[in-house]
Amino acid sequence: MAIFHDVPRAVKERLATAERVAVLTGAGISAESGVPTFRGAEGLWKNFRPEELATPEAFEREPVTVWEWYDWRRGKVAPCQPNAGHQALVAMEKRVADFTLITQNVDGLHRLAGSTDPVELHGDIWLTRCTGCGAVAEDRTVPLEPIPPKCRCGAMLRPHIVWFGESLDMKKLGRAQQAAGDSDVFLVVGTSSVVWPAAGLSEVAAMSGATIIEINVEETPLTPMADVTLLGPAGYHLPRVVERCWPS
Ligand code: BV8
Ligand code: ZN
Repeated sequence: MAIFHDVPRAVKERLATAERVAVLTGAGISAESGVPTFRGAEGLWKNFRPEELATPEAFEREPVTVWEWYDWRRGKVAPCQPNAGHQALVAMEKRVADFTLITQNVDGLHRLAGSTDPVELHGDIWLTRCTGCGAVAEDRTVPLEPIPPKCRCGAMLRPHIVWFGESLDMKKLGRAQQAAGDSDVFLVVGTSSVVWPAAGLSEVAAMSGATIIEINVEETPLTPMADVTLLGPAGYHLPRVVERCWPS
């Protein structure tokens, strides 16, 4: 565990020469774009906690409240643009032979920034899935009208998002675990590392000898295990890491 406030030589040495790099991002990378994080003060909505609303039970019990929460978040995300942190990862992807971006975020900002084929472990806030026929469709209307939205088949739509207590898409999780296990460097950006199984990816990477580099504004349960923790905003550190490793 080593905490820094600026890019140390070790990061340049390990990252600039790495063949295989995997990156895991969380809500923190989108914070500077104005997207509320889960466990920050903004994470609250009408005094509900995400863990109370992002569950199949809550949706079963009160689909309108759950949809109102997602409608509020979609409204928050709609005007947000990728920030320097998202863009730095697009630049890094171009410079690394084998690069995999894994995200817990559902805001779509990595794709909007130009990251090719990010592994969106927890789904996408702009996709709906029919509770009847299973059809998945993109719907960017803000605000949603009506709530709850209905499928052509008449059944109610749900967000195409992985809720607490729901299993992740095994293909996506497998791809993420493979990338973490194969990586020379595993970069963990803007996540509290408390949500599983995503939080377990760092262990997969560490067990196979990857160098773990964390970027966060505060220490997390990952910090003791990380080789380097860069304390500070992702939008500040990521462009500097890219500049340091691949000087333009
Ligand atoms: C499952 C979609 C089993 C919703 C989300 C062990 C093994 C397996 C499961 C569990 C387990 N232990 C507990 C569980 C249950 C649960 C879980 O992990 N609970 C937690 C709360 C303890 N896991 C699950 O239920 C998972 N399902 O495993 O099911 C199963 C298996 C088979 C069959 C059936 C069932 C499903 C988890 C997915 C839940 N869905 N999202 C939605 O988005 O609406 S998770 C949700 O939390 C978001 O996706 C979010 O991305 C994610 C993680 O949060 P973070 O991204 O880390 O965000 P957070 O706000 O917490 O932190 C922000 C960080 O950024 C902070 O550290 C902050 O300091 C930092 N930061 C802030 N600003 C900046 C910054 N950093 C840098 N720069 C900045 N500017
Ligand atoms: Zn349908």
